[in-house]
Amino acid sequence: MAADRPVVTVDEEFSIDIQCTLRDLSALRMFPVSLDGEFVLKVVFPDGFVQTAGNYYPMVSARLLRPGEKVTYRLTGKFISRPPSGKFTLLRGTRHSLEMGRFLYRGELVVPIAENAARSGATNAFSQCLEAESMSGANGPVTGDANASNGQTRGAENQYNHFVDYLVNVPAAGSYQLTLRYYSSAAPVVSVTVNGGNAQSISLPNSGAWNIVYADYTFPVILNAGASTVKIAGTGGGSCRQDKVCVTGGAQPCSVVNKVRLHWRTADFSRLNGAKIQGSNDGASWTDIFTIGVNATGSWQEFTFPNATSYQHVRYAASPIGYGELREIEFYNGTTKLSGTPFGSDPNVAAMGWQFAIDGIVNESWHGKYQGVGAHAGPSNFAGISITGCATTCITPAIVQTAGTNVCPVTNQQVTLAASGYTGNVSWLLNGSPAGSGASLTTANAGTYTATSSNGTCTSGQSNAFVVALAANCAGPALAPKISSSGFPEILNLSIVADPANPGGWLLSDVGTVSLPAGYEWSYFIGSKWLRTTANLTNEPWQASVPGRVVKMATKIGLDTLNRWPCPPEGCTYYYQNDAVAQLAPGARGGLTTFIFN
Ligand SMILES: [Ca+2]
Ligand SMILES: [Ca+2]
Repeated sequence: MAADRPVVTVDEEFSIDIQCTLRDLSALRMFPVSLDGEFVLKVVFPDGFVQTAGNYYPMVSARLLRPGEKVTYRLTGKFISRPPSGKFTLLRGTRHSLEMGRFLYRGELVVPIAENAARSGATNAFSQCLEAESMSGANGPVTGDANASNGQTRGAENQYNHFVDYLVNVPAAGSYQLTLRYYSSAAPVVSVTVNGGNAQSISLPNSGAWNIVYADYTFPVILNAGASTVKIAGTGGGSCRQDKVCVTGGAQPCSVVNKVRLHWRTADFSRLNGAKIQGSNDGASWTDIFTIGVNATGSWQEFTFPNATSYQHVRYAASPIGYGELREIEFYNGTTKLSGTPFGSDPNVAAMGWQFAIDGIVNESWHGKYQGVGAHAGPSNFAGISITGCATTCITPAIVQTAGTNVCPVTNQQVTLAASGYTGNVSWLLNGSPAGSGASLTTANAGTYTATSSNGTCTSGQSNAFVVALAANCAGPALAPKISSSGFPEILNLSIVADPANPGGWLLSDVGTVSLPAGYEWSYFIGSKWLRTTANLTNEPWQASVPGRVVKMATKIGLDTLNRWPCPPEGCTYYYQNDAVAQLAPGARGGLTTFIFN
């Protein structure tokens, strides 16, 4: 390899010629056919180098027929950033290498990169590199490789299912570029998650070599300010031996809003007076930027105000007596109209949703609901945008009831809840367990509801907790528990009562009177659950009115299994202990009760 200049600077294009000559080895007569004049080449680029021209490409191949025959490849490119070293490594393999991923080192060329004085002060972008082998959260072996960054990688050749948790730390929230360096001998598929959320699946190109030849792949990640865990986990395809990641770039600040234009509807002009323009960076807490102090006019009005703080989300919030009532609103930085993902509040008058305030059409307007269930005046009527290119958080939804009063599961009496003000998709929880998805939820189940919203790049905080009450005249579960069989009630005597905290559910308790023998603990088998305790079973949840059974035994403390045969005639050594389960009453080593609901 030879470069066409002795030293280069960042952004300066240069060329490297790679000359290949078939040496005369005929006298040796010892090479197998696979090492004839056919070969493939791979040049490992230093960091920051991009190819711009030339007839070289990765895995370029040729066949030289006669000793002394030559072929030359030209690699033209430039450095877009200044790496620690300008070392190009030349590797040679056979066509077989493409399948095996194994190459031979054939030389290297170091191109010195001079400091570019004009640029050095200007390039101050964030950059952080982390070695895969240095991360504590990971699985798969650490593998030595002289060519790897820091001499080591993480992962194995024959198993794709490995992960590395990279602990990154960035100065500000925003979109960053993450470059993964890896080795693979087939195209890997990895999942990337940030702090356990915002999963993205990435099909990586095959680096083409399990050893020596790495590949770099760059993709965007949305990061919060401060520490985050970026998990890169193999999920399929070829195994991916991870070498390192570099996080570069910087958060794109959001444009500062200092002007709005709005068009009010044709009536109730005084309701504009007192409306606010607000900003938020977390989608949950809002800061007043400007309060409108005049009445509406029914035509376009423009408000300019001093504001130097950038926000990811900006919104119009109605005055205490307002219901939205905008035909249109636009947010500006100076003369530049800002674009973004719109959001707004619910509920609204049918066919007059908040979307009409940000649809660009003056004749279509927004009006919050003003009568019936869910009617609301004031700043709970809002509409705004999450500013494109910089917003990294989602709007946190608020739960509002839009139909019904309370619920009764037996009669299927329902309420409808709506998520007001959110971005992306809404997920609902009832008492902390998943209860559905979508902008609204119709339910007959009482309890405490919460909601979150998320899209591909963000997950919101949790909404307010909204309690749905059981109707006062709700008869409760029509079903009653019945003991269908039992034995030795002094051992196991089951009480089944409705669970007051979980309508439709039950609580199981044992009021048996037999004492626990020393050295033993109670083993309760409740459905498929094995519960060990020194006290009688108390208020064990049984979630639905489905038949079940409880078995109770006194088992030796720490007994690992009951799944063994009884003692054979030759004895019990290493086989089963006679006293693994205690005798609790004459002829009984346990109690069994079955129950139904009808
Ligand atoms: Ca490494
Ligand atoms: Ca409109």
